[in-house]
Amino acid sequence: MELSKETLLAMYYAMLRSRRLDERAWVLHRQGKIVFHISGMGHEAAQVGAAFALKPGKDWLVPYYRDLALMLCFGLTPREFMLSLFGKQSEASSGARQMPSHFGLRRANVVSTSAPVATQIPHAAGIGLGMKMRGDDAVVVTGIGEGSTSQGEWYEGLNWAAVHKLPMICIVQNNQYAISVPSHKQMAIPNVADRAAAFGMPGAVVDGNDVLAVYRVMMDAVTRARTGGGPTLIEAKTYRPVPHSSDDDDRSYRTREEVAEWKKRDPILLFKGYLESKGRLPPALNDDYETRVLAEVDDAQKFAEAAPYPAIESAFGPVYAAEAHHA
Ligand SMILES: Cc1ncc(C[n+]2csc(CCOP(=O)(O)OP(=O)(O)O)c2C)c(N)n1
Ligand SMILES: [Mg+2]
Repeated sequence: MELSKETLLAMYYAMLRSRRLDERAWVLHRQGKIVFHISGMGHEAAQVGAAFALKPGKDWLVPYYRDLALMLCFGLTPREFMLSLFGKQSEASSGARQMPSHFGLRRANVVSTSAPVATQIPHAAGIGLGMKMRGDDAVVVTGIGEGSTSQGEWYEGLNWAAVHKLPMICIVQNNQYAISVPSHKQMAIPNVADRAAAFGMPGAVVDGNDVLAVYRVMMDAVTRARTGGGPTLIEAKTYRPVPHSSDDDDRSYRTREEVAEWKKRDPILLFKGYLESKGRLPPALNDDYETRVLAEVDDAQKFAEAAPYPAIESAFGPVYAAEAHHA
């Protein structure tokens, strides 16, 4: 399963692209240009490692709000992401009715994200059941945070997937916190993936800051799912180096030293070091990538800033039937 140089560099670019877009979103928020951002920073290896084991266009994704890098790999464009940040009319998930990062992309088999955490898990199981009934060899992948695995829907969805041997993969992105709640206050065991045995499916813990390790674990899970072997629970251990969202202040619940320590294991830094050590990423190439990605981010921002807001009259459109419009 040797990955070509081109694939390794494509993985790196995918991670970098997500990170630079994400950083710009924070800047736009602090400039007062957008009202909300929830970040995928630190999760790029977990998501890009997963995405490269999948077939966008064929496989289905039921994401959660941190899945920016996964979404970009599934074909969300930087312009579309910016449209969602600015709440502009042609935003891809819902014409700007959803909050930013509550992803959905019909053309790419990405099912719209619901704000109550863990509701995506039964949705994914239902899609998996549909695939099995139709005899497709597609896979449905769903993302979730470790805190949200305390929700009943998580158990219901995974139990159903295991009973029916559905082609489903649940990637728990364990970033150690559910807003201010550390994972040891969320559960009495060290690994979410240890619960896989109780459902009757394989579980794997993987270093979520190591894109190639995630890719390998995902490839096993995808092969199992495509060949009728049923679901897998993957837990990618990582860290959220930024506050929970633009409305959170993480200084109230964790030390700066802890954050600094984790930043040494930043997934992009680690992968860059790996590629450099193999002679795959000369400084000039990295500079090219940074230039290219900056141009993409600038273009996306300009495009979204210039785009129109939804018409006020359209507010009721997809929510209520036409008859309900009159007051
Ligand atoms: C059912 C429900 N309860 C509470 C919330 C508020 N909420 C949004 S994100 C979040 C924390 C989730 O933490 P985790 O699952 O670890 O994901 P992370 O944000 O760390 O990636 C909470 C409590 C919600 N959206 N839905
Ligand atoms: Mg978490």
